[in-house]
Amino acid sequence: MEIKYISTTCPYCGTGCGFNLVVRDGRVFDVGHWQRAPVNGGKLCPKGRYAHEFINSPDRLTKPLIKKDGTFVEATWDDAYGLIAEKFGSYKPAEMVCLSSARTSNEENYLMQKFARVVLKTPNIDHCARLCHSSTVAGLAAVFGSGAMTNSILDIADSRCIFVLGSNTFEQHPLIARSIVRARQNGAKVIVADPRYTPTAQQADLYMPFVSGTDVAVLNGLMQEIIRNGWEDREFLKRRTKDFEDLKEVVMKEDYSLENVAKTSRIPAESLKQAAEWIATADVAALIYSMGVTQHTTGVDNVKSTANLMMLTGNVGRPGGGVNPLRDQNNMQGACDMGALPDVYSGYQKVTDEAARQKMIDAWGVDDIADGRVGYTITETINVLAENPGEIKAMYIMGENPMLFGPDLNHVEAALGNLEFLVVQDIFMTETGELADVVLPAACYAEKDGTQTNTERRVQRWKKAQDPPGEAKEDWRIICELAATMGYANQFPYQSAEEVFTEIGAVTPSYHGISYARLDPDGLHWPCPTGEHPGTAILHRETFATPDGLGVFSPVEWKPAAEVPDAGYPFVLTTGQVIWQWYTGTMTRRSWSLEREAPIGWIEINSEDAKALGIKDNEVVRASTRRGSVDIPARVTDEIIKGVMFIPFHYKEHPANRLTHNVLDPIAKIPEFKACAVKVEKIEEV
Ligand SMILES: Nc1nc2c(c(=O)[nH]1)N[C@H]1C(S)=C(S)[C@@H](COP(=O)(O)OP(=O)(O)OC[C@H]3O[C@@H](n4cnc5c(=O)[nH]c(N)nc54)[C@H](O)[C@@H]3O)O[C@H]1N2
Ligand SMILES: Nc1nc2c(c(=O)[nH]1)N[C@H]1C(S)=C(S)[C@@H](COP(=O)(O)OP(=O)(O)OC[C@H]3O[C@@H](n4cnc5c(=O)[nH]c(N)nc54)[C@H](O)[C@@H]3O)O[C@H]1N2
Ligand code: SF4
Ligand SMILES: [Mo]
Repeated sequence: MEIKYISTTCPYCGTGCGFNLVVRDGRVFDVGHWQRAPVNGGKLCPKGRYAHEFINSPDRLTKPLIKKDGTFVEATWDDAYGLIAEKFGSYKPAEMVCLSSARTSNEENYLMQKFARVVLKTPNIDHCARLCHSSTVAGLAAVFGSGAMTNSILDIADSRCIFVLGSNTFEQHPLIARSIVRARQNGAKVIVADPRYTPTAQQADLYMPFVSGTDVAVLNGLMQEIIRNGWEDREFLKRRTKDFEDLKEVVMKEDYSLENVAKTSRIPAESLKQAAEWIATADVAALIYSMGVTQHTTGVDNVKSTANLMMLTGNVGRPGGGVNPLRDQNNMQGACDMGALPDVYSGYQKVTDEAARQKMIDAWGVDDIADGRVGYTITETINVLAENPGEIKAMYIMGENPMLFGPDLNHVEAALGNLEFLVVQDIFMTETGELADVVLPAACYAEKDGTQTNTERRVQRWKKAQDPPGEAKEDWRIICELAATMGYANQFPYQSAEEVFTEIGAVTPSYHGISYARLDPDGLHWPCPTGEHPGTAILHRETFATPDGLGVFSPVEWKPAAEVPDAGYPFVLTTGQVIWQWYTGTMTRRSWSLEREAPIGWIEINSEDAKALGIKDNEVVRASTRRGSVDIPARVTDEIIKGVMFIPFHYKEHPANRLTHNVLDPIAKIPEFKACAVKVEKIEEV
């Protein structure tokens, strides 16, 4: 019996922890601690610890499936490729949409966008970062000129004050929370603002519960208090920023006095005052945010406000400071870096820039690629499918499950039902796969080589530990074989993931200096422009990435959520996730150690609200919005602010997204997952 330890990177969240896959006789059977791992030093959260459990699940897809008369029939790869090539070949470019995947490697995302642009010649390529951090990319780019986390994970430990806004770090990014714990042990003050008293809030020196959807009011209020007290960093403002007067004009309005903000947000004025003082007067302060900030119709505004606050206090470009959006899925940063987005090629080179387009045409060795138009986002695609049937006819979805993740699932279901042809490539059969015409079986992270880029822009390796089950293949190989079937063998000639990475380095300025040889054992932070460059852990040290190098204050006024409570729907519903489960549950619900901890969904209801409604703990209640209803057990608790309710969205038995609202931020097109109006009723016994 031979036991091998293969060091690789966790397939769940964007923290990018390393661990060893333990392999016996060619099969993975455990996860072992890898002490040398750069981000986590061997420590793991439960998802990483049990990341082997779903790999050899009997439910893995092992053969291509083609739907015939409504039922799936096993097929050969050649038949599946033949059918897809014939169908894709029959549509116009604008009639097709590709969805890439933050669960797959950089190489696979790069190839998916290349496939869309070179083979299908469609500009319609996107992935689930749209639902997650598209507002970060747009908001931070407006202020700093670049849309990524400014500092590194380990660096957070050096902060003297940490403001956590709309991030449940201890459950969603547990090994980043470790840096918060370290900072606090060193005397840093921790402030948490969140409608729920989460495990993260429980660690705070100052916890500020508040009403979902009032973030801009809170941030403007903090800035007003700072300016009133003269706590702004004048030297930084003068040397590194512009348009401070514009900011002042907005945040100094009476609407944002502590008293008025306290009314809007329900945070007591004394708490706001204390928070403003700690943030502004600490030697160095860091702001951490996540979905509580981004998933709103005002997502871009929220993000700009966080950046305004940290520039005002001179906390950008310094160790222990910065604006730190915590990236989500293991490779969401990488999927964006690789250009799996409708407006940019890899390295954020704009499709509308003719020189960039010509560069890609030359690099890819073709006469033409998708035109220089910005394609549809995933949220726009769903709306176009529903509202203008026939405009989009076919979709190719790799590693995404819109039938659970999309806002207002009745709408999503109707939209996908209007497709003529759908291909889904996944490791398991999913709710979206059930709707497909062809399902392709993919290899999972443990079965392939590749790279992924974590939230702090660190590029790290995946290493193959076992063969895929049955006839499943690596996503990169499937894309290459399909491209070859469609006549593009010369553009997709790769024999290994490393060969793809070499091309990525050649066409992507921020990845120019990165190669597989340089990635062991610590990875490298982009931008890394040359083969000798050590990588860049902290951004904006001397100048911002804007054309003149100055940070641009971008003041915003507070606007309420698109749907606010009224007599019919009197509560705010917010949604999110829990430590034991991962998103649409395809992997964690097949992981017995995780599933047994949180096997069913629930709705959190404040105990005063529950009393008024006559609802008891554990009772199954009916939650309804203008979109739909879900019957779900109540969790009566004081750990959520009165007037707000919360549902974790992992459970297909109680799909939160039957309730959520399909309204989008006008710039980033992110849906408002974090606030809509809901009513909750007792279910009368029949
Ligand atoms: N265990 C586990 N970990 C995960 C994931 C998972 O599915 N499971 N998913 C990963 C991914 S893809 C992502 S995007 C991240 C998500 O990570 P987080 O963003 O940290 O998680 P969420 O639960 O979506 O929301 C964060 C917090 O926002 C609060 N909130 C709700 N409404 C508002 C509001 O209006 N304003 C503010 N400021 N806060 C509000 C919620 O109460 C919640 O505590 O986690 C990653 N990590
Ligand atoms: N109500 C509500 N809805 C939300 C959110 C919320 O907070 N509230 N959050 C949103 C956010 S932040 C996100 S990121 C999305 C997440 O939504 P999704 O990206 O759809 O979530 P996952 O469950 O991670 O689905 C990814 C799919 O990839 C498959 N997969 C895993 N590894 C591989 C691989 O190597 N190859 C292939 N081909 N497939 C693979 C999995 O089996 C799974 O079916 O949900 C969004 N939806
Ligand atoms: S914190 Fe994230 S990357 Fe680290 S072990 Fe947990 S899920 Fe994996
Ligand atoms: Mo996400």
